[in-house]
Amino acid sequence: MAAPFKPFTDSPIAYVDNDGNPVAKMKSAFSDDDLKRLYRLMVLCRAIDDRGYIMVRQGRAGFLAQTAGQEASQIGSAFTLEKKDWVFTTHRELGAALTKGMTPGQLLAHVLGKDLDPSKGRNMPSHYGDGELNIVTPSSVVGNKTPAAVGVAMAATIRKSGQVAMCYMGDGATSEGDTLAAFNFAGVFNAPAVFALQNNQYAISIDVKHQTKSRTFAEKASAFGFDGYLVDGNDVIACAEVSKFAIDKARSGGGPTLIEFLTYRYGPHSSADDDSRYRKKEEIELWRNTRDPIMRMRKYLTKQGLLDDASEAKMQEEIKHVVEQGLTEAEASPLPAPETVFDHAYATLLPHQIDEKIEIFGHA
Ligand SMILES: Cc1ncc(C[n+]2csc(CCOP(=O)(O)OP(=O)(O)O)c2C)c(N)n1
Repeated sequence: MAAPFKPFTDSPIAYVDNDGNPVAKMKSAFSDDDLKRLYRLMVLCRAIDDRGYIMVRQGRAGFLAQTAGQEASQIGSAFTLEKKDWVFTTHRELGAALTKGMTPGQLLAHVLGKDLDPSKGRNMPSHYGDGELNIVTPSSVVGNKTPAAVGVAMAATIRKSGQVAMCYMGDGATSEGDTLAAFNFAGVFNAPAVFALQNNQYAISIDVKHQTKSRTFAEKASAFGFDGYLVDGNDVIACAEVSKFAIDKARSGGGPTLIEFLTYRYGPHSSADDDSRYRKKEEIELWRNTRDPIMRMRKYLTKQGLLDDASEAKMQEEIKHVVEQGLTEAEASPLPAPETVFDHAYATLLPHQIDEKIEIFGHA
C-alpha cells in the first residue's frame, strides 16, 4: 500500500491550521457529514469530560483523568475502526471509547461505578472498557497494554478475522520495556496493530525532554522496522486521515504503524495531581486559547460553509440534552449487585473462588 504521508518527519502532518485554514496539499477524503460528525463527537466528549469533573468536585466520584485537549487524537484515531476491531485504552481514553460506541450513560455510569458501566464498577474511573465493543478493560499499569494488543493482533492474523488492534498509549509508556518488546514483536510478526501514541508532553510531572532524547517518538518505530508518523494531534482531520491509512494498511496485511499525536492535556494528570508544581499556567493558556482542537475544527467548518451560528447553537443544545439524559440513566442505574463480585473476571470460576462464593453467598 503506497503511503500518502511521509514517515519520520520533524514537522507534524496537518490539514488545518490553528485559524481553521486548510494547509495540506491533499484534500481530505472524508465527506462533509463525516467532518461534522468528527466535530460533534469532540464537543460531546468535552461535555462528558466536564460533567465527570463536576462529579468529582461534588464528591460523587473519587477520581478522574480528564481528556480535555486530547479529543482530536482520540476521536480521529478511532473514527474509522470497525466494530470488530480491538481497542486497548489506558487511563484517559474517553474520546476513543465514545467513538467506538460507548454511550454517554455508560461512560458516566463508569465514573460513578454503577451497574450500567460495562465494567460493573470494577475499575477506577477513566479506565473505560466494554466487552461488547472489544474495548479491552484497561489496567493502570503504564505500558502493559501494548504486548496484549500485539498478541491480539497476531491472533487476528492467525484466525484471518480481519481485525485490527488499536493500542493507545501516552509518551510515558514509550520508556517501558513492555512497549519496546511489543513493538519488536509487532514488527517481526507484521501484526495488524496501530499504536496511537498521544504525546501530551507530560507523564504526570515528567516532561518530554526528560522522557526521551529522540527528536520525536514517531522515529522510534524505525528501530523496529515499521513506519512512524508525527501528526498534529489537535487537527482532527489529520488525526483521522493518518489513522485511516494505518488501519487500512494493517487490515490489508501491511503490518503495524506508530502514530505520534502531538497534543496537550489541559487538566492536571488526574484529580489527584497538582500540576501547578511542574508547569506554568501560561503554557496551558497558550494551548487552550490558540491550539484547541474543537475551536480549530469549528473555525474550519465555518469557513467551509458547513457550520453557522444557528446550527452550532442547535448542536450545543442537543448535546446538552444527550449528556443530561446520560447522567439521568447513570444515576438511575443501581450499584452492581454484591453477588456479581465473582463475575466478569474469569469465564469459569476457579476452585477457590467457588469455595469463597459458597462461603459468602451460600451457593456457587
Ligand atoms: C508501570 C507504572 N509506573 C508508574 C505508574 C504511575 N503512573 C500512572 S499514569 C503515569 C503517567 C503516564 O504518562 P503517559 O504514559 O504519558 O500518559 P498520560 O497520563 O500523559 O496520558 C504514571 C507514571 C503506573 N501506573 N505504572
